Amino acid sequence: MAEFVLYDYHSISEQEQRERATAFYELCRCRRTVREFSDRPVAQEVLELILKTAGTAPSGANKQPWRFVVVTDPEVKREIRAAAEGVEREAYEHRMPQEWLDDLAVLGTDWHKEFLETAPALIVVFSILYTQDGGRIRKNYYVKESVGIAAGFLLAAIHNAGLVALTHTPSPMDFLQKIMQRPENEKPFLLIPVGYPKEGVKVPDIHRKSIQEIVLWK
Ligand code: IYR
Repeated sequence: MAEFVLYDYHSISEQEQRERATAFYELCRCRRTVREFSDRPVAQEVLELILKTAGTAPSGANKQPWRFVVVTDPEVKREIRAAAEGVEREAYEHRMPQEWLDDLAVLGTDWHKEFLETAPALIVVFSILYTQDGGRIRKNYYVKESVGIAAGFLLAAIHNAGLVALTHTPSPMDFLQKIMQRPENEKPFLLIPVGYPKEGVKVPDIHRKSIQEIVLWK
């Protein structure tokens, strides 16, 4: 068993709870996914802090089964765009059922993925399915849940830092494992372009469900 240390817990008043919960809600409520980026670069130090924040997420048995690969090299971004557009074109034109295409119509997405070259940084999030220590394979637990939570922390940290992101899910994504030269135990989970929005960018006029729709009190 690990050694246990005293948790550095700071109690706050209910008034302060309300204020902080409100401030965080107000911050999160203004986050939007953006699909058009400016090419303005992002400070590496800020990216590092955002990624450190993602790395504070809880994980199954504290295995921290995530890897973040940050791509800023224009050549590599071009390669990723070409591969992503290849699979996405196939998906949009042949694989996705009409119902799915109808659901996406409101977002205005298609197989063109210009943002993969324009955004100054692409964060490729990988799940680490298992590790190998000596000859022994040690599997990680609740990998999807853990990496999903870390990605949530990542998106919140990006927004908090005054940057924008897009949660991109090219399908299938195995080309990322090859281009990024990651080993067999690391599988791509999400591709997140990060940066500044293109000037005057517009986002779809869509709305979040109300608290009544998403919460049941028992
Ligand atoms: N993977 C495609 C399609 C796509 C699917 C969903 I669900 C979205 O919310 C948005 C897009 C793409 O990235 O364009």
